[in-house]
Amino acid sequence: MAKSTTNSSPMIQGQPILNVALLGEYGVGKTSLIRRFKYNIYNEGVTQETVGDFEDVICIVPLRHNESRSMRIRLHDTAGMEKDSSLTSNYYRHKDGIILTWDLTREETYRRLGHWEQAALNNYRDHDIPQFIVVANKCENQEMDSKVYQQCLEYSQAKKYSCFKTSARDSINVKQAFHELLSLMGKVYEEKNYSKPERELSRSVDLENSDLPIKDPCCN
Ligand SMILES: Nc1nc2c(ncn2[C@@H]2O[C@H](COP(=O)(O)OP(=O)(O)O)[C@@H](O)[C@H]2O)c(=O)[nH]1
Ligand SMILES: [Mg+2]
Repeated sequence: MAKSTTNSSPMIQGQPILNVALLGEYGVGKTSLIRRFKYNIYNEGVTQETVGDFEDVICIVPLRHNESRSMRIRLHDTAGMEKDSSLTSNYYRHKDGIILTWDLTREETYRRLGHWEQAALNNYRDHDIPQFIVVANKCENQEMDSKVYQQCLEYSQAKKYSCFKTSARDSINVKQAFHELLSLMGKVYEEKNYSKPERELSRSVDLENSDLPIKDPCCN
């Protein structure tokens, strides 16, 4: 569901930056999904993060006409602040994409998804709403409840959000979920920047010959 705005995207060293926030109950696997995507690693147990933490990943983002562009994707993590509802509006604001995350083995985490969606939406006007996707994590677990997942699919369809069953532990569908979000954000990026002078747009990276500072295997 692409939504356009008239503002252009912020840049770092000439490279566009897109901000993504993960939202959902404590323990659903947000930090694990980020680590799987960025480093292709998984650690059992809750990992401590610092407030204001983010991870940058340089990704090739698909655009129109089979074009693509290298962009810095900044993944914002809650640092456990969702546990005592102490996330500030700063965490929600100025995001291009939001991953609504729940744990397939804990129904109550699905029931809280609407709360997280609304908490994010409260920070946006109609024309600048970020792209949302839904991620149902821990899908390798046999105890998952498929009835609740069915409800999640219906909720996602009604909202026109893409929905993915993932496992950060077993590396199932994590790349696919992130790539779908990149693709949605790429479309909006183009809409925002379409009216820019040709010269500026043509600074897009020559993928064959690019010399990127960070190269993530997930994104190639
Ligand atoms: N079985 C299983 N456990 C997971 C998965 N992803 C994360 N976990 C575990 O769930 C717990 C919470 O993960 P964490 O990433 O810290 O959740 P967060 O609070 O949402 O950031 C930890 O014990 C993780 O090892 C998964 O895909 N499958
Ligand atoms: Mg965490």
